[in-house]
Amino acid sequence: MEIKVIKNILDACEGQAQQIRDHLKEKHVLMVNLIGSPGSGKTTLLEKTLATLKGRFSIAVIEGDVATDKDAVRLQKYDIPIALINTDGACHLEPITIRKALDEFDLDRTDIIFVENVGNLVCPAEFDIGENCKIAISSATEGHDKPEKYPLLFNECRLVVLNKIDLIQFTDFDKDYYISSVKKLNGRVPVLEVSCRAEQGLEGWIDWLADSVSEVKKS
Ligand SMILES: Nc1nc2c(ncn2[C@@H]2O[C@H](COP(=O)(O)OP(=O)(O)OP(=O)(O)O)[C@@H](O)[C@H]2O)c(=O)[nH]1
Ligand SMILES: [Mg+2]
Repeated sequence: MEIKVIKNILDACEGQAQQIRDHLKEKHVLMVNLIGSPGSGKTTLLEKTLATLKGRFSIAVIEGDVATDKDAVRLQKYDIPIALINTDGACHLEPITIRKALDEFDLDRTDIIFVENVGNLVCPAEFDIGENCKIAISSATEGHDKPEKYPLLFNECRLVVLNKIDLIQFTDFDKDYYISSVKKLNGRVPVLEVSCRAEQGLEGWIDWLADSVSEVKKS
């Protein structure tokens, strides 16, 4: 009985996610779902991205936060539309709230929507929110075993950003092991090595975004 209820919820979410995806396609908007552990650097990556891309693209952000507005406040200085979703304890975002957040934006004048999902490697990977793609944000301080331990995200994502490479020298992080684990799960996924702190490797991320926007505009 309980299993049936859970499946119904997931089915309902899938239907809503597909509606969102169709709507964004019609409007030629790229929506990327940033997923990673708490503290992996999702908001910092957004800060660096907004500083670089603001003016070049019209950007909006959906901030998923369990209880606070801290990340949304950090992004306020970029003067872009931000919708904050407080999940009140839930560990992931769902399409029903994403739909409400999208109502806050002028989609005819938006190129990219970044969704910062709740810091978690499990549930956000399971829930389709109607995004174009999921991006896995890892960091060198989390350990190189994370792809094997949390395979769904690394299996589903279109891009992996390995952040905090400036700290690798202080850890036992085995980069070759990490990359080969990712490739075993998802053979063709690119892995970008970056340091948001040292502003290293971010050009690859910016180029990837620009190419993705072009694809969405053509489709
Ligand atoms: N050394 C170093 N620190 C970083 C880097 N990127 C982010 N940080 C730091 O890591 C901490 C967490 O970064 P956030 O961007 O807040 O992480 P988050 O993934 O948004 O965290 P949640 O929203 O809580 O899930 C902050 O103190 C950042 O300054 C990096 O490349 N190198
Ligand atoms: Mg954050």
